[in-house]
Amino acid sequence: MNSAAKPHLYDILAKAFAQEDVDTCFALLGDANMNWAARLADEGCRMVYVRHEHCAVAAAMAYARKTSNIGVATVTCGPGLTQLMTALPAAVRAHLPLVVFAGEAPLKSGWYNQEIEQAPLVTATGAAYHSLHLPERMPVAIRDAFVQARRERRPVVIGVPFDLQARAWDGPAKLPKPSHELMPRPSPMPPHHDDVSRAAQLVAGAERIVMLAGLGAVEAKAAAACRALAAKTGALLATTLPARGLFHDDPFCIGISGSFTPEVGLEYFAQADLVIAVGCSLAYHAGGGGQLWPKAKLLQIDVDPAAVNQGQVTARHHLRADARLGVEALTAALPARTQLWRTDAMAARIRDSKPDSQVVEVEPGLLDPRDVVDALERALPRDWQLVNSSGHCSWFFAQMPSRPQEKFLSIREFGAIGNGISFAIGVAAARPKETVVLLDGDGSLMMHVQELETLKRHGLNILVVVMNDGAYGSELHKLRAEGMREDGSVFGYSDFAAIARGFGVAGTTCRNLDEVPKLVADFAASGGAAVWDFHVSAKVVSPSIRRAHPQAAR
Ligand SMILES: Cc1ncc(C[n+]2csc(CCOP(=O)(O)OP(=O)(O)O)c2C)c(N)n1
Ligand SMILES: [Mg+2]
Repeated sequence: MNSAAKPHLYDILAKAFAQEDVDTCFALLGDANMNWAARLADEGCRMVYVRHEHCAVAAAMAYARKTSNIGVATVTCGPGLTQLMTALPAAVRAHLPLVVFAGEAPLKSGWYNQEIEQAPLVTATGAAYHSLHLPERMPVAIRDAFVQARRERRPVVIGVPFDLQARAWDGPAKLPKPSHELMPRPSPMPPHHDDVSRAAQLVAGAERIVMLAGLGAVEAKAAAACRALAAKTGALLATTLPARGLFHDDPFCIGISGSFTPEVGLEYFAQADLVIAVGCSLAYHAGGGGQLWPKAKLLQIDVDPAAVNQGQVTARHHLRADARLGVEALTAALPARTQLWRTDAMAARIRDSKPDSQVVEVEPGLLDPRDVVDALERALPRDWQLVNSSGHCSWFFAQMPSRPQEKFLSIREFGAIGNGISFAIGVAAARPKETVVLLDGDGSLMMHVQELETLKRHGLNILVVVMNDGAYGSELHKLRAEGMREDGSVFGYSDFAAIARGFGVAGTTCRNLDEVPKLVADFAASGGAAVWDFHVSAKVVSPSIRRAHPQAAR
C-alpha cells in the first residue's frame, strides 16, 4: 500500500479484528475475504490456511474451547459460506464463541454467480449473522460482534460485500474501544443461604451420593471443592464427557456419566440415592436419557438451573450459585458423617475393573480396539494433548483414566463425524509447544483427510491415531443388531499409512502393540505429523451399542 494513499476499508476491518486480540485465524481464501485476510496477516495474526471451510470453523471451535477465548475463522462468500452448515450448528450446540468473517457478494453487480442469501442459512444454524453495508459503522459493528460472541457464547458471522471492502476509508483513524475493555467482569455468584440449608438437608438425608461435574465446574475451578464435599459425604465422583478427567486421579472417581460410563460406574450409579450435578446442564446424554440413576434424587448446583433440558425434566432440587462457591457453602453447612458409602474395597474395585469386561475373540491379524487403547494409555506421555473424535471408536478412546481434563478434548454436541482432524489443528494452534494426538475413526478421518496436507504445510506437531475397522462402525453394529444388510457401512481397510505418505506425512500400519512404546519414542524425537493406522476387529461392540441394542450382544 502506498503510505500516502487512503487506507482501504479492508485495512480498517483487519485492524478492527487485530485490536480484538485475534492472534490466530483459520482461513480459506476467496474473492470476498482474501484482501482482508492478507491485511490481518500483516497485522501479525497467525493464519492457519486449511483446505475446506468446514475445517476452518471446526478448528476455531477447538481453539476457543482450549483458550477460553474467541475463535476466529474466515471464508469467502457464497460457496465458502455454504460449506459451514455443519460446523456452525456444532459450535452453537457446544456454546463456543466464534467470530467468522465471511464476505458477501458485491453490491454493485446486478448479477453475481456466488450470490446467495447468507443470513437465513446462518441463522438457521443458530448462529448470528450481521450484514455490514454502512462503512462508517463497520468498526463498531465488528467490536459488537465480539461482544455478542462472548456474551451469548455462540458463533457470530459477519458479511461484508467485497466491493465495499475495496473502497477507500474516509472515517476516523482511531478505532472504537475493543470488546475486552467493555466487557463486565462480575464476581462469581454466591448462593443464597436458604438454598444452602435446603440442599444441606437433602444431602444429609442421602446415603449413596454421586457428584457429577460438568464444564461449568471446570470453568469455575470447582474440582477441589467437589473432591472435598465428596470426601465429607462419602460420595463417589463422576463427570460429563466434556469434563472427563477432572477427577482422573481420585480413587473414588467412577468415570464418565452417560453413554460412556464404564461397567463399575453403571453399577454404582444404579445404587445412588442422590446425584449432585455441579456446573452441569444435565443434557440428555449425561444421564443416559434418565436410565443411569433410576433411584436417585437430583440436586443441581449451577448459575442457571433449568427445569427441563433437551426434552427431559432435570433436577427437582436447585442451588443457584457459581459451582465452586455453591459446593463450598454446601460443604460448610454439612455436619461430619460417621457412615460413608465409599470404602477402600470400592476404591480397589474402581482401580482394578476394566471399563468393559466382555470377552471377544478377534480375527487373526486384527486387533481388539480395547487393547489398542490400553497400549496407547500406557505409552503416550501424560502431558500430550489428546483429542477424541466421534463414532463407535470414541467410546474406547474415552476410557484412558490417567488423562486429566485439560489434556483431553471432546466436542460432540451435534454428533457429527469428520471433525477430529480440525479439532486437532485447533488444539495445536492453541498449544503450539505441545504434542497433540488425534484419536479418530477411519470414516471420520476420511471425511476431511485433505487436512493432512495442512498438518504437513504448517509443520503441526500432530499424531493421528486411526482406529480402522474398515467401516462406519456405529452404523455397522446397529444394522447388524437389527438384522439389516450392511451395505453402505462396510468399506474395507483403507491404507491410511500410504494416504499419509501421499501428503508427505509419515505413515505406519501398526500390527503389533508391543511396538507402540518404540513408535512413541521415535515420534517424540522426530515431532511433526504422523499417522498410525491400527486395523481393528469389527467384532468388538461398545457397551453403549450393546445396551441400546441388546439383541446385538454376543
Ligand atoms: C457428518 C456426519 N455424517 C454421518 C454421521 C453418521 N455416523 C455416525 S458415526 C459414523 C461412522 C463413523 O465411522 P468411523 O469414524 O470409522 O468410526 P467407527 O464408528 O467406525 O468407530 C457415521 C457415518 C454423522 N454422525 N455425522
Ligand atoms: Mg470405522
